[in-house]
Order: sequence, then C-alpha cells, then structure tokens
Amino acid sequence: LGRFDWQDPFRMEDQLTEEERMLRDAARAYAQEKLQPRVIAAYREESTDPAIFREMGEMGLLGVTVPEQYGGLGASYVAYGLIAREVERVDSGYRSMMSVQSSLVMYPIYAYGTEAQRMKYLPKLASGEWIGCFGLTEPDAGSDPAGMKTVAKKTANGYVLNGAKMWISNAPIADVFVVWAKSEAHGGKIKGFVLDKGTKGLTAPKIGGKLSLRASITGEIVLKDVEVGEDALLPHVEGLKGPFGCLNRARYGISWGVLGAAEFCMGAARQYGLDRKQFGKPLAQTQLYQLKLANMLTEISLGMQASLRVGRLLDEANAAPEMISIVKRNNCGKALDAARWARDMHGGNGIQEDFQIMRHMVNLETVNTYEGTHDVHALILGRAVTGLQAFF
Ligand code: TGC
Ligand code: FAD
Repeated sequence: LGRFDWQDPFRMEDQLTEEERMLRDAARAYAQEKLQPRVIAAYREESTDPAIFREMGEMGLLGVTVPEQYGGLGASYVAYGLIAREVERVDSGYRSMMSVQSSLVMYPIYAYGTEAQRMKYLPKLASGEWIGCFGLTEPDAGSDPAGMKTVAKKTANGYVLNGAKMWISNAPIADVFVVWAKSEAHGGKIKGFVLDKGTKGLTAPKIGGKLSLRASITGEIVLKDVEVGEDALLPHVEGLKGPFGCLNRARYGISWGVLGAAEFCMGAARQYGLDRKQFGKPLAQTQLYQLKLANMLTEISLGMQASLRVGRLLDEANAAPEMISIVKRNNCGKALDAARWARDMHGGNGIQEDFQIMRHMVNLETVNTYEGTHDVHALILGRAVTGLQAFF
C-alpha cells in the first residue's frame, strides 16, 4: 500500500514536470517572502503597490505561457495554474493582478494582435514595466456582456470610442487598456482595442469602498470621444469569442488560485485546532472539527486533480469551455466554503486580521462573482447538459 500525505493527497508532485515544480517553487518563495509581509497592511489600507508588477516580472511570473520571443517563458498552462495557486495562497487580489496581466491583457495581444502590437506591448507587460487591464463589464452589462453599450465608430484614420466600463481590475494604475466595444465598421460585432494611458478622453477613476479584494485596485474606464488609429484594433478576432477566449484562460487560472487560498485556510485551521484546547483537549481532537478538515481536504484535492486535468488539456489545445466552467465554479464555491468553515473554527480569532482567514473569506466572495458568477457557470453547464438556453 502507498503512503498518504495530507499535504499532497493524490501526489500532485509526481504528476508535474521538473520545470513546473521549479516555477511553482520560485512563485512560492516570491509570494511568501515578498507578498506575505505586506498584505495585511495593504488590505487594511486598501492600497496596491504597483512595484509588485515589476517584481513579478523579474521573477518571470507574468505571461508565463507566452512564447519567449515576446518576453514570456513558453511554459505550460499547468505551470500558470501552479503560480496562481501560490500567489493566491497569500491573497486573491495579488493573484488577480497577475492573472489580468497574463490572461486578459498579454494573451489577447498575443493571440489576436498584429506582430507590431506584440512587439510594442508584450515585452514591457512581461517585465511588469507596463501594467495592463481588461475592460469588458459595464454598469448595465455584467453577466450579459453582449448587452454592452460601448461603441467604436470608424473615422478616416481609425476609430472613435465612447462608453464606460465598470469593475476593472488594475484600471486606475494601468498603462495599457484592452477594451471591448461594438464596432459599427464590423456590423456592430464586438472588437478588441488596445489603448494607451494618456490618450485624450480616456480616464480610469478608482472605485473605493470595496470590502473585498482590497489589495487589488479596481476602477472604471471612461471613454469620451477617444480617438485611436487603426493600429489600436486587435484585428484577428470578432464577436464575444474574443473576450471569452481570454476568460477561458483566466477562469482556469482562478480554479487553481482559489485552492491556494483554501489550502491556507485549511492549514491554519488545522494548526489552530492542534494548538487550542477547550474542554480539556485540543479542538482538533473533536469529531466536528475533524469532519470540517476532512471535507476541506477532500474538496481541495479533488478540485486540484480536476484543474490539473483541464490544464493538461489546455496545453494540448483540447480543453472545452464547459470543462473550465466546472472547475472555476466548483473550486470557487468549495474554497469559499472552506474559508467560511476555517473562519468559524478559529472562533473569535477568526475575525482578526492577523489570522488572515476573514480576508481570504471576503476575497473569495469576489472571486466567486467575477469571471462568470457561480450561477452563470451553472447555466453554461445546464445548457451543455440539456441543450436548452436558460439565460433568457
Ligand atoms: P453565447 O451565445 O453563449 O456565445 C456568443 C459567442 O461566444 C462564443 N463563446 C465562447 N468562445 C470561447 N470560449 C467561451 N467560453 C465561449 N463562450 C461563448 C460562442 O461560441 C459564440 O460565438 P459565435 O461565433 O457563435 O458568435 O453568448 P451569450 O451572450 O448567450 O453568453 C452567455 C454567457 C452567460 C455564457 C456569457 O455571456 C458569460 O459567460 N457571462 C459571464 C461574463 C463574464 O465572465 N464576465 C467576466 C468579465 S472579466 C472579469 O471578471 C475579470 S476579473 C479578473 C481578475 O481580477 O482576476
Ligand atoms: P449581474 O450580472 O447583475 O448579476 C447579479 C446576480 O444575478 C448574480 O447572482 C448572477 O449570478 C445573477 N444572474 C445574472 N444573470 C442571471 C440569469 N440569466 N439567471 C439567473 N441568475 C442570473 N470585469 C471586467 O471586465 N474586467 C475586470 O478586470 C473585472 N474585475 C473585477 C474585479 C472586482 C473586484 C469585481 C467585483 C468585479 C470585476 N469584474 C471585472 C466584473 C465581474 O466580471 C462582474 O461583476 C460579474 O461578471 C457579474 O456581473 P455583475 O456584477 O453586473 O452582476
């Protein structure tokens, strides 16, 4: 019979390549040494340190799946998932900063852009010298992005954009804005545009008052008669499959990331239960405490195996979006459950910032909502199972 290690129940270690393990270890060292010491204050003060992008860039953690000639590492999607898990073990907001830059900004420029756009943007985004953001959601178009009102009208030399985007990660500190708009010149179809900070009419005010994801800055994007040249258009995609092609990758990364947060919560609850005695014995020696730990361990390890499988299929260009909906939805929901249990298992200390559980818990509320809510992914899967559209 084989051995059992609660920290690696299905022996993930044996299923990774040497390069994946190395990248994972580098990400863990960076996250623990550089991110962990600043996160409690950053969250309390609702402050985002833009230097984090440059640090991540130096560590090679941005755009890892993008080919080396554009500044990436040409690494696997499994490596990308492992990095997300290590960064989100510290904070979902830091993982957000990384995954927007990698999957939602670098990926579309690489996949849908011209060679000139790739050369102009990708190396500087990979190094973290430039910060990117991705504008799809609008005040009146969240789960239903097809309802967007942002429009691009053709001019003699390019386009003029008008509209507003809402809830955009990184926007107030961004240098590069990937924005999706309905283009009149393309029959009203959705097209992607890459805009540079400082373009006349483009502003990105911060959204304050967030009680979740406070270490990651979020803003609006306001577009008032923003004139851009033809070179701002991402020519190689049209329609919702443009933004969704990016979201597939980001949602997959999230499926790993949230399990890093859940692992932190579970490990902390385990240690707390071993250290704290009530009724003359450690809390960890009670049946109810052990039941919660067993549930967390089960869900984390099953979820991770599923994400690994989807990652391998993504690397073979053979993953279906519905597979990604399963792991995004399930892992977010299960991580949120784990964080809520861990909060409870810490008693009063569970609400204290130094224990870090409540921060993870409220962060995961956002992660359960963005990139397709838990229920929207249920409808995507329900449609796949029944062939019937239940959105409208
Ligand atoms: P539907 O009719 O289903 O599809 C329209 C077109 O898009 C194609 N498509 C996909 N292509 C690639 N991958 C996917 N996952 C795709 N899903 C759909 C589809 O084939 C079709 O193409 P074509 O050529 O036939 O036109 O569209 P619908 O309007 O009925 O969509 C419904 C629904 C609910 C599935 C969809 O709109 C949805 O997923 N809504 C959720 C919105 C969302 O996820 N927003 C995310 C915003 S970005 C964000 O949250 C970033 S947070 C990042 C961070 O900080 O970490
Ligand atoms: P709604 O779509 O209004 O949904 C509200 C509720 O209604 C949800 O429970 C939903 O599940 C439910 N619902 C919706 N439609 C149906 C239906 N047909 N049937 C049943 N129930 C339904 N967007 C970007 O483009 N870029 C970003 O970088 C980005 N970053 C974000 C960062 C943060 C901190 C947050 C909070 C959001 C971010 N988002 C971003 C936006 C995010 O993707 C949206 O919030 C999300 O897609 C949900 O849209 P909504 O908030 O408009 O909610």
